[in-house]
Amino acid sequence: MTHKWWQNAVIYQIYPQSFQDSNNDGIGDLPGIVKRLPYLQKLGVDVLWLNPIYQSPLKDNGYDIADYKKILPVYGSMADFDNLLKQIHAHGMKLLMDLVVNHTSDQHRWFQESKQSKDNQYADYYIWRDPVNGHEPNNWHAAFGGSAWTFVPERGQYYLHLFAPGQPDLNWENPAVRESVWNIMRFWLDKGIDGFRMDVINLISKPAGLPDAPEPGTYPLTEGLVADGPKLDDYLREMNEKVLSHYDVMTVGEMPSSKPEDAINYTGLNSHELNMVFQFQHVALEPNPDKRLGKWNDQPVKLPELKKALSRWQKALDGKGWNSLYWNNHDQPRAVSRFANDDPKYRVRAAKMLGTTLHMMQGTPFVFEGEELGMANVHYTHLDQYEDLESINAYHELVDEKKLVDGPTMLKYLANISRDNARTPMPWDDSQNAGFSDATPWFALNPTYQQINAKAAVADKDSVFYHYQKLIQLRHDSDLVKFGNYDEIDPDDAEVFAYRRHYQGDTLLVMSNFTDKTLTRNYRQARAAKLVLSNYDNDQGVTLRPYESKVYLFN
Ligand code: TEU
Ligand code: CA
Repeated sequence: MTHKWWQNAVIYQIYPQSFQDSNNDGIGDLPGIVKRLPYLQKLGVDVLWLNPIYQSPLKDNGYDIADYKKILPVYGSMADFDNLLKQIHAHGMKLLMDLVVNHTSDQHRWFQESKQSKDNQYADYYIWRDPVNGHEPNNWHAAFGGSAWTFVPERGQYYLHLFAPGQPDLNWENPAVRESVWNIMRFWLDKGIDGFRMDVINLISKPAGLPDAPEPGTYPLTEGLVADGPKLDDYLREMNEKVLSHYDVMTVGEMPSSKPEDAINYTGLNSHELNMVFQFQHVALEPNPDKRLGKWNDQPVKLPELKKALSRWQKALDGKGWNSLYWNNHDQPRAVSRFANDDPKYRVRAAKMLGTTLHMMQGTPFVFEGEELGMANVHYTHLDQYEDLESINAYHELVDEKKLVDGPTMLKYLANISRDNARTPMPWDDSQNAGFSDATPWFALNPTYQQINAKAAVADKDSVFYHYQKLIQLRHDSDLVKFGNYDEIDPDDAEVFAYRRHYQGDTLLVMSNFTDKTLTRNYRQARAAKLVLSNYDNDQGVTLRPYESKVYLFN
């Protein structure tokens, strides 16, 4: 496989609302990002991915776009964007934009016209259906609560929204919709951006006839029903042919519920579709046993299951497609709380251990803002502390309406898994408002900001920040890290995650203790080993101290 620039890259995800405020209105913005580019350069990342910054009523924090070619004024102007792009490039980095085209906002001009009548220019831009016996056209449940259908009296029809009612799904069957999307993509690519992260892109092709879900009331995006639909390959190939193939850019498709076989199909060399996908297997390991509760649960992840999920993707895509690697993003709780231990006694070591475990795999790693500080969950205890519509709607639907769970239990579930855990403002220092803003931030800071902040991390040579810096450097310097194949050790070991990578006669051994106990593991190697990286000072050979993680090279 010829090597591509994005196979050498580490991506840093910025949640613009919560990164850096520059004009003291309490909301992060584009000039704020410019201010922090030296910090990102020091970390060593190659590419920045921005969550949506377009015109939006922000019902779902920008994943509801009202105008794809305008910057939301609170984030800045188009001139601020152009300057940001220029500055990112001047700092030797690249920029990925979020492409959200499964749905628009209901405030988008297309939808405003579409809903007026059945015979306007945009009438077929969305998925409209007549009522069936006076009811919704099928039993699909929306991701953010309630039915996936909303009735519009002007048309006497329902429209489909897989997420919130303010996020109507586009009708990709309509060639004019596709042309409109290609046009938006070219607009940004012609400005010189370096690629796209594509929101729920495997949901754009709906199943023929929109059949009922087998289990009414459950989330509809289950395998085989809405995801990876019949025309998805056609649409992605058309996108590639008409747009992407004309630029040297990278693409990552967000694909909830896709399997490795699907991903090989989308990311394979000869498929001419996407470069990599975000798979969800390892972040969907602890669903509630009661399916009506979906992802809401507070059970810890079992290590053998986590290993199985990640190893499956490592093995399946090797030489056939390309993996993305991530623990965190704006939709997931903080990894150190979820997969390891955020007790102050262990947090720093545990965060480094997780970083090592993931970054030594094959694929393109993504770091979500604050992950490089080992940020933990916020541990909220009241519903009014939450901002995210998914969390708030789920509480009302599951506790108040359906009475499937009691309030205190649901609050535990939210504390464990809510997206808001990731969305607190970036803690830059220990001053009031953490250097994020002089004004009260739009969303409360994580109360730990006086200890866990970027300034403290940069001043401490043993910080998680410098560990991530080393991980990024190791990838840049090593073809073994980038391209080596993957060989899991002891899949059933419930305490240690260990694997080997092999490339041109060299071997890398990675071993991570996921417990707070001291363990012994002897993975015998014929040749002498060199310790490449560790999160403890002195190597004790076969002994693994709490959350210890080591990387050895054999060559
Ligand atoms: O997320 C899609 C998705 O399937 C989930 O991760 C979703 O966030 C939800 O938590 C399921 O329980 C993408 C975006 O990343 C997310 O922020 C948006 O809200 C969503 O699409 C709709 O655009
Ligand atoms: Ca601002």
